[in-house]
Amino acid sequence: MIDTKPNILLIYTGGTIGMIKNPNTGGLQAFDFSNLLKRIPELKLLSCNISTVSFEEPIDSSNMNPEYWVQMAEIIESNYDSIDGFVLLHGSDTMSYTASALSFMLENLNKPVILTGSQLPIGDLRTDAKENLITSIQMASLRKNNKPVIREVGLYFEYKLYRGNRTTKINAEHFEAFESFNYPNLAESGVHMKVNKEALLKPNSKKKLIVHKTLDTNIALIKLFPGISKSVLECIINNNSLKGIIIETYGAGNASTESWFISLIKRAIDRGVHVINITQCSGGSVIMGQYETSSDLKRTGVISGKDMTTEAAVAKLMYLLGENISPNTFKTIFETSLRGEIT
Ligand code: ASN
Repeated sequence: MIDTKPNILLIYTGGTIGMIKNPNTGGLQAFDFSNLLKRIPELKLLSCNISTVSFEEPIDSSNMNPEYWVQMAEIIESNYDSIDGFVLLHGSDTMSYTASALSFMLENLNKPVILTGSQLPIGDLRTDAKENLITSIQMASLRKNNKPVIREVGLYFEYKLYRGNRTTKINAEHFEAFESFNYPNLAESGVHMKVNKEALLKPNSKKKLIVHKTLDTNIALIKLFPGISKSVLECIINNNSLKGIIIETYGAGNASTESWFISLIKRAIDRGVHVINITQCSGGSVIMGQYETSSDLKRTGVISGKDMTTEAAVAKLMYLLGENISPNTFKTIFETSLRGEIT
């Protein structure tokens, strides 16, 4: 008999989901994968074939970096033909950054890549890990007409599947730790699993997967606040290795109109640094020119991050800098939605 069950690859990178308390320090630390699997015998009941791979040393996701992103992308690349869906177990702290990065790195992705984790370790009586893991696997297994339903990088947490590059971690305490302020949920799990078909990415299934592995980290992220120091900003912005800056501005992309600030930005742009405007607000969009306080930024050639999250902007900037895009087209490409990260 032919086995028609989907093949799911579970990739364990670390995070609270698999942690246990260090008896000496009392702090939670990553534990090995076999321990994690033993705690969920229910996995055997799912109608899919699950294979697993683990980071040699699972990490707390606060130690996440682009080298690990490449490692994850390579695992997906090397298993892409034989696997129908990928579930990545990841710490929640930087999960939105990883989801965003993978969305850009995996061009023409045509299968589900779902990140999940938990707020409490799997061994904890009140753990949220089981539901998150089991439903993520079910989401990654969803098929219609012999094709996967989800064909993008998603993030599943506490009954909701989000587009990964639209998410932000909003709570360190609640089980509902993520939010997607500017884009609807892709699916919700209640008594029934409800998929929001209109919200899903519809990639061209004829195109082959291209995995981008060069990420340039010579970037800075600056959050404006009233009273931000000129000399501190000069130190950052005049740094010679800097190739891109994300400025988290106020409201719809507004910033101080003081001349020292605008000329500092202008000098950076003149020497080829890409400057991106992202709002500090959780929801809404940058609209440069709506207020006088963003008109100067627009005139100097600042790139609009529109309604992108900061996490998506960081990942997109590293990705596009790694692609050696010509300075003339960089702004246009950055302002274009590549993986559904902009409305
Ligand atoms: N510190 C943990 C991590 O990001 C938090 C978690 O997973 N809930 O790895």
